[in-house]
Amino acid sequence: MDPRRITLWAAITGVLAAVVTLAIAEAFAAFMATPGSSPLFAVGAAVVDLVPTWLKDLVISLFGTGDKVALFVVLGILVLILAMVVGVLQFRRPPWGSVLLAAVGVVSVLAVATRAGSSALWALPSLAGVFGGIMVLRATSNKLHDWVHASAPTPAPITPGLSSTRNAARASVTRRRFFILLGGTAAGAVVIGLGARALNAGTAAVNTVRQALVLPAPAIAAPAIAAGASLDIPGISPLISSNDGFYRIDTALQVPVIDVASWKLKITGMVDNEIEIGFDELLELPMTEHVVTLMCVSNEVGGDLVGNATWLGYPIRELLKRAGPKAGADMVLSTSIDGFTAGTPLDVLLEEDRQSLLAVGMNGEPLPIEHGFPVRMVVPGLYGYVSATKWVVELRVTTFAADMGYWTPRGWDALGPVKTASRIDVPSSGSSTPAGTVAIAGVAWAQHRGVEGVEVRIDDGDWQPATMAEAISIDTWRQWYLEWDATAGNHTVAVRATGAPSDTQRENRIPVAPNGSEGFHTITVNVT
Ligand SMILES: Nc1nc2c(c(=O)[nH]1)N[C@H]1C(S)=C(S)[C@@H](COP(=O)(O)O)O[C@H]1N2
Ligand SMILES: [Mo]
Repeated sequence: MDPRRITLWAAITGVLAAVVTLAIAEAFAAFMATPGSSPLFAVGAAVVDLVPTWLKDLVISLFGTGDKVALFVVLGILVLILAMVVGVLQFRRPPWGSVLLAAVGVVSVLAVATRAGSSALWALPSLAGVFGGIMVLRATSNKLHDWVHASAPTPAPITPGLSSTRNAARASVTRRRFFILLGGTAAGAVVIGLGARALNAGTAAVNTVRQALVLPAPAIAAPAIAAGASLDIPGISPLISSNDGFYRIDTALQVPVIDVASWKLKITGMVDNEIEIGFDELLELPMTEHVVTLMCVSNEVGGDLVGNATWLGYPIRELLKRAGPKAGADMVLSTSIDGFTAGTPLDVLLEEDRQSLLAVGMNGEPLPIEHGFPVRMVVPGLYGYVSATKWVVELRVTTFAADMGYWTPRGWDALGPVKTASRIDVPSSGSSTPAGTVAIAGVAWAQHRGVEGVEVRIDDGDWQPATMAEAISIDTWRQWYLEWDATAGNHTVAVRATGAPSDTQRENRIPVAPNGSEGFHTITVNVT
């Protein structure tokens, strides 16, 4: 084979590896719904930040509004050259091509880390992309070697004629294998890469809209939280969970990204008038702000699938009243744009003194995309799976006899009232602590009934009442603590809460399915 042809094909394996790297990275960024973690975007943005002003001015004066296009063309050419070098290096001096690609990955991770709002997870697309790229680089480079070897002239054959046809056949087989791998991988990477890039561009656009969105002030604001509601104990769950730290549960493989301009909520089914409402119209309605502890039925005893946030939204009851539910209806089946459904008792949603909200805000921001942007439901006192539909687009008034929410045919109860529960946050289970005064502290909840009290048991001792922080309302968790005079040795600490009225947690452990776990959160502490 002509050495120049070999070099060209080696360069092409490098280009393919680059395409695969970018495609995988885009796909990861799309699945994580974090377009900012796309290396294509992050490296481009970092270059824009790093380019000296004089060069920026020059580019703008030369290309005008086409400056971004010029940037991407220049970057594209650089990437192409780098990719070709990677391919040739890997073929001629393995593993230096892979090493160079890995180095590019490190640069990409650094670029991603400089983006606003980035988290450690954002490194994942770059790392996964480079990993996949190196795999493809090595595989194609090896196949190219096979082909080159098979086509190399062999020393004089012992049986003239026979061996040379065998050689020719071998060359054509290895050649075909190389091209199949090259072509197949290229086709797959281009399809996945372009699809994912389009999704990322869409998410980035919705992010921009979300960031620019100014939520209306609440007509009914949540009362200021009393200082006595928050305990100053290191390690205790913050009274209000941050949006970033808020647990997330959904069935969506790909977080739905909704354009507010096209979002609509329909109220349908057993109603006098079907209603349709757009996002702008919804924002004009008088909003209520309410603090609610949201919780997942799948939370194990002591688990962290529970969080407390200030929600801003419009009472669902008002929209339902406007639609006029017909006699006989007893359920509202809410549907998400991704097909998830929840069945919520109609009477619960209509209760005047329960703030069931069509929420648009979470802790003073528009809902984060992964928590249901632009609109979700929040119903105090019910587990999320029967009430907290994110990305909600339809409320169908119906009956429990006729309809079921997503989880009901999958082994979970149709009704999901939250059970009284409590958790020890500090000390953490299995930890060691010096003897002396130790704060045992945590949170307890019994949404929409309220927590009456919490008790702590050390080893086989008596239940001791914990000191309770003030309640925000019956819809939120309450912090609690107990000062413990810890003596050396291994100790077991258990907690139980009493929800109103007089509903004390039971010790008997029961699993999460079909209607929520039960049992005391119990930890062990080694006191030294
Ligand atoms: N569209 C949609 N909404 C959903 C779900 C889902 O899978 N899809 N899961 C529900 C469940 S089981 C819970 S516990 C809450 C979790 O809300 P969060 O992710 O904002 O914490 O959302 C609810 N809303
Ligand atoms: Mo859940």
